[in-house]
Amino acid sequence: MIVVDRPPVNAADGTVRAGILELAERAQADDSARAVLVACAGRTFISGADISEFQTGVQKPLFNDALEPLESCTKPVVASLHGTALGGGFETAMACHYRIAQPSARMGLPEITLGIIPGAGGTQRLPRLVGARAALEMLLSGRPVTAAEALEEGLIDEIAEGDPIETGLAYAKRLVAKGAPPRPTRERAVDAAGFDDAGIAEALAKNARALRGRTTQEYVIKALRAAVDLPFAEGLAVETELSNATLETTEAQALIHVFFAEREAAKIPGLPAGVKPLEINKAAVIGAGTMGGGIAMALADSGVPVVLIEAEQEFLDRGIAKIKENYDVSAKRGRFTPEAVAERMALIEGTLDNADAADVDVVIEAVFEDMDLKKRVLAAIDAAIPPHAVLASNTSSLSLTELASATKRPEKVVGLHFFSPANVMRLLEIVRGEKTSQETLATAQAIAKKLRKVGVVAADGFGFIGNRMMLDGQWRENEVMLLEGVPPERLDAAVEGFGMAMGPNKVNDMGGVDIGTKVRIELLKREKRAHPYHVVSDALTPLGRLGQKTGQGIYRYEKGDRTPRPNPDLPPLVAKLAEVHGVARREVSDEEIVERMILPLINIGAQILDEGVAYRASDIDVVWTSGYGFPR
Ligand code: 3H9
Repeated sequence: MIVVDRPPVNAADGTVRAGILELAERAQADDSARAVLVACAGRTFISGADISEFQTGVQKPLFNDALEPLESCTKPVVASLHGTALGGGFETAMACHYRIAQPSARMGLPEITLGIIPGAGGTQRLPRLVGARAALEMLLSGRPVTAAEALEEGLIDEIAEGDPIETGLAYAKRLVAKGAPPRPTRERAVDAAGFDDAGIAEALAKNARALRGRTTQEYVIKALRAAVDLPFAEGLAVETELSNATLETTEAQALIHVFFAEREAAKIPGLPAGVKPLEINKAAVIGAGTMGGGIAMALADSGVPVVLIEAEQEFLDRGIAKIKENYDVSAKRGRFTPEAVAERMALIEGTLDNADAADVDVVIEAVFEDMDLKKRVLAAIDAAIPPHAVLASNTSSLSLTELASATKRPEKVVGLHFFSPANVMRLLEIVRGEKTSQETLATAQAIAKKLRKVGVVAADGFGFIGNRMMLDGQWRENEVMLLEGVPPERLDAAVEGFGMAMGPNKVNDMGGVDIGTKVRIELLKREKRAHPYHVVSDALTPLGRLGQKTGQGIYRYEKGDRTPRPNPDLPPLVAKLAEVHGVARREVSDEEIVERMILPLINIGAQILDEGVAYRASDIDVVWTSGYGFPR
C-alpha cells in the first residue's frame, strides 16, 4: 500500500515522488504482495505537482521516473481517489491500472489554468482512456469532472463510498480474487475520432473566452497530436519537452503568480495564533436592490439562510421577484435544476422587521450610498442583532470608520465591498476601519471563502484599492484622452487589445455614468484632485445620459440592444469641454492609449502600498485580475 500523507492537499514534491518510486519498486519485489494500492491520507488525493517547485526548481526524481515502476508493475495497481485528484495527482491515478473513487471525488487536468500543460504523462494517457477528442476538451477547459462523469467517460472503473483506503483495499482484493491482470494505460490504443481540424477548431471556439490572448492551447494540441501519431514513449518525450517549454512562458509565470497571490491574500498579517473566525450559520442583508439581491443570492448559493430586510413591502416584493427571475434564467441556461432554484429561494426570507435578524451571525448592509441613511440603518440594526454578530457595509465610497461610529460595536464593523453582479463576481474587497478587529477581518475572509470569492483586505482610504486605481489612474487618463479628441471606440479597443476584459467607456455605460459622479462628489468632499478630473462623465450625468439604462451615455444604444454605437452627441460636448478646460486636441497612437491607461495603475498601486492601504503588492494584482478585468 502506498499512502501519500503531505498536508494540507498532498501536493507532490520531490519527497512524495521519491516515496512513490521507492514503494512501487518494493511492492514489485515483494512476493507476498499480490496487488498494489495507491491512496492518500487527509482531505484529498494528490492535488497536483507541488506548484511552488516550478518557482524554486523541480527536484528529482521527476514525475515520469516515479510513475514508471507503478505502470510497469506486474501486479494490478489500484488508485483510490477522494477529494480533488488534479494535475500530477490525476496523472498518477492514470498511471495506475485500475481506478476507484468516492462519489464526491473530482478529477482532472487543470494545468492550462496555470499556463502549463501536464508533464507527468497526462496528455498521453488521457487520450488512451477517453479518446483524443474528449481529452482535448478536458485539457482546454481544465475543468475537473465529477466521479459520476468520470465513470461514464471510462476514466474510472468504480465508485464506492467509505474510507478511501478501505474501499481501495476491498476493490484490490476483488481484482486479485478474480485474477484481474495488470492493465497499463500506455498499452491502450488512442481513439483519434473527431480529433481533426474541424474538431479542434470546435473545441477551441468553445473555450475561446477563457483562452483569449493565451498560447497554452497550442502546446496542448501538439502534445495530443504526438499521442495520436507516436508510440507512447516517444509521445511522452514530446510532452516533456512541451511541458518544460510552457513553464518558461510569461503566461505561466503570471498565472502561477496569481494562483499563489490569491491564497496569500487570505492571510491577515499579525493575526494572533488563537484567533478564530466566527462561524456563519445565518446572515441578514439590508436592502433588496440589485446589490442586496445579488448578495442574498451569493449567500443562498453557499447554503447560508438569509433574512432579506427592506423598508417597504413594495421594494421587498420587487427584490425577491428579481432574485427568482435571475435564478430562473440560470436554470433555463442549465446552470442548475429547478429543484436547486427552489432550495435557494427557501433559504431567503424577506422581512420589513429588523427583529427577524435577532439570531444572525452577520449583517450585510446594502442600502443606497448615502452617509446619513447608512448610519441610521446601521444604528438600528446594531440594536437588533446579537452581540457576537459582525456588521458589514457594502459601501464603495464612504468612510467605514465614520459608518462604524454609528454603532456600539465598531470593532465588529467591516466593509464587504461586493462587485456587481454580486453572486457572480469573484472579488470581495474587505475594508478595515480604524477600529475593525483582527477577528472581524478573519471572519470576513472566512465569509469570502464560504462564498467562493477571493477576499482582499484594504484600508479605509478613498476607493479602497480597486476604485482608487480605476478612478485616479485608468479612467482619469481615459477621460483626458476623450478631451484630446480620441473616440471612445478607439480607447476601449486599445485596452481590450491589451487584454482588459472591457474598455472603460463600455464599463462606465454599463454600470451607470451617474454612479461614478456620485462617488466623486463624496470623494471631493474628503480629498482634492487635479483638474480636469472626469469632466466628461460628470457633464453627462446632469443631462440624464447615464449609459445603457437611459439609451445613451458615452455611447448610444438601441432599444433592447446592449451594443454600444457611436454617439453623435458626444464629439461636440467633448470639444466644448476641452476648450473650457484648456485641453489641446491631438493625435494619440494606440500604443500611447495603452500606456496611459495601464502605467498609472503601477504608479497608484505603488502609492497605495506606500500608504499601507494594501498589505502587499500581490493583493493589488488579485483585486485587478479578479474584479476589474485585468488579464490574469
Ligand atoms: C501539475 O500537477 C503539473 C503536472 O502535470 C506535473 C508536471 C511535471 N502545489 O486552495 P487552498 C496550497 S500542476 C502547492 O486554499 P482548498 C495552497 O497554496 C498542479 N501548493 O485549499 C494553500 O497554501 P497556504 C495541478 C498547493 O481546499 C493550501 O495548499 N493542480 C497546491 O480551497 C490550501 O489550498 C492544481 O492546479 C499545489 N498543487 O482547495 C490544483 N495546491 O495554506 C491547485 C494547493 O499556505 N490547487 N496548494 O496558502 C487547487 O485547485 C486547490 O488548492 C485545491 C484545494 C482544490 C486542491
